[in-house]
Amino acid sequence: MELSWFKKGTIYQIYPRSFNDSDNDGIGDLRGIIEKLEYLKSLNVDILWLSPIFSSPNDDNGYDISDYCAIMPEFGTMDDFDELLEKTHNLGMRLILDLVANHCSDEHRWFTEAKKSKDNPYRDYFHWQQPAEDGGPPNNWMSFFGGSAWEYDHNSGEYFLHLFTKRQPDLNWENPKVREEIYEAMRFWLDKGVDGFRMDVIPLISKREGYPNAPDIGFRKILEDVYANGPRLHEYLQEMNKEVVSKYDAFSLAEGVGINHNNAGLYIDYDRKELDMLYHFDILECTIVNGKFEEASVFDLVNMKSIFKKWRDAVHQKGWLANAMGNHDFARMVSRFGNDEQYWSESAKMLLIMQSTQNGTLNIYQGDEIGMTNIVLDSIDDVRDVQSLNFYNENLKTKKHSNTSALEMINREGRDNARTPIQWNSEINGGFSEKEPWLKVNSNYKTINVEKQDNDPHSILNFYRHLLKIRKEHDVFVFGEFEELDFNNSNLYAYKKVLGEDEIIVILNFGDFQNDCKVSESALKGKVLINNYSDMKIYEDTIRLKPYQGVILKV
Ligand code: TEU
Repeated sequence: MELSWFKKGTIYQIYPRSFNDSDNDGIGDLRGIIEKLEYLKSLNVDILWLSPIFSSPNDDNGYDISDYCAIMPEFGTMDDFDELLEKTHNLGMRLILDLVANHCSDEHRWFTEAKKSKDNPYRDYFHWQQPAEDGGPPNNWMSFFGGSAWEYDHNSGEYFLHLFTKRQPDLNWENPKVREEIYEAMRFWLDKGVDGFRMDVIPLISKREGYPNAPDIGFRKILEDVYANGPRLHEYLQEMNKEVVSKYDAFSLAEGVGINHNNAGLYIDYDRKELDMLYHFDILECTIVNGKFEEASVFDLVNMKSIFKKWRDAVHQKGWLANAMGNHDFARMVSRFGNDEQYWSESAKMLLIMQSTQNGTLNIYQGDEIGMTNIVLDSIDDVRDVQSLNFYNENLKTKKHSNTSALEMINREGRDNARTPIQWNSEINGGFSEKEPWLKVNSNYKTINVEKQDNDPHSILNFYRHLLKIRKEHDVFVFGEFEELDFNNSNLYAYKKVLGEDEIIVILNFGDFQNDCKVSESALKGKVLINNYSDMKIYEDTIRLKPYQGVILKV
């Protein structure tokens, strides 16, 4: 168990809509992924995670599923999927799917049936409640995407619960039939040979009895205490593991929304047999001060180190984490944590050095391997993300910010930043599609693209390939005991990892200026395993790092 394939493996997340468009309709598809499998293999990644590919009206780009066992026609056919799975396996990689089980689409048959009448057999697949005395929603719960989490159904005079958009009704996991439906869908894919699931918002599936009002304790706390971590959650997760996942050579990766380092063990401690790993939001949200679209972001290196540390201390040896610095829900990694202008290449590489030497399974998001950056959308008409659009429309009513500032916030933190089409080459639409894509291609595609970097030995792309290869050869990157060096330094992140006889020292300069780091004699004599610059200056017992320089020394 300790050396399970999913621990050492690197996960690469594909957002299919934006990955590669094989039939030139402006939308990425499964055949587009098949065309790029050799490319993916060349990155030295091991596990492909596909964001949802199931039938969906795309109110939230596939995170609203209308049939759990069918492929979204825009993405292709079941034959395409079977071919993709087979070819992925033939190349020695694994494939996991995105299971969205907290809610489905309002176009799912379960919901269209449930809406027909109060005594419909599917009624109890969802959460229905009588209006409050004033006719308003039954409680004060808010949707993650703004507004009340309850929608009124005129036909029955009741409200139904939707923690996301009103087209994503929450499933009622109290109902054993719902659980069995989900398990059946999971078996369907596992029997085909998929290697596991990323589990969307899985901490939200058990709702609090009687739907009590949320106290006024701030969104983060409400999330933890009211929406997530519900009373029967762990019973469900154990059941899901016992009935389904444990019966296959497959793993589960939880989206750890609403999980903190204190309760994480309940989800991932080995002896609890619930989930195999989770990624939490503390790092992903560490530059976001007060929730998305609120205050300007602030990056504080010591704070980030403490987050890594507190999670390590809480989980180490007991359970397993996945570590992600970005995904389809956040702005681009290099734009948030690095410097996407003068030190674009250096900082993108340095961030990978950090990420690949943290504890846990390395989780990479598509496009980060070429240092894709945030996009500036000039008009609200170009915004596609439902969360950003809801924020904008809500702001039109409240007038809290000017329209220009609202658009600026969307450009800074909105999810479209990470969803722009992959920039394959310098041809039209970055080689993603011949037709205008569903979301604009970043205008920097002529300078940032795969083809260009493929041919450049010093590119971010070739650095990723090299580092991921080296990582496979050194277990200490993944399993080493972590020791902080100079913890309070607010520009340098330096640490040691030790596994048996193997030891590495990692030194990262987060400043856009040079920085000195004193190191031990043995480290100085060590071999430079990884360096994102072509040289490394040493003065006596000190390494002088250039802006965003990162090195790994093998002692
Ligand atoms: O995300 C859940 C989630 O918590 C996000 O809404 C997150 O809070 C937000 O994007 C960050 O500001 C998952 C999926 O990853 C996301 O794409 C879906 O929209 C959401 O669930 C609903 O399925």
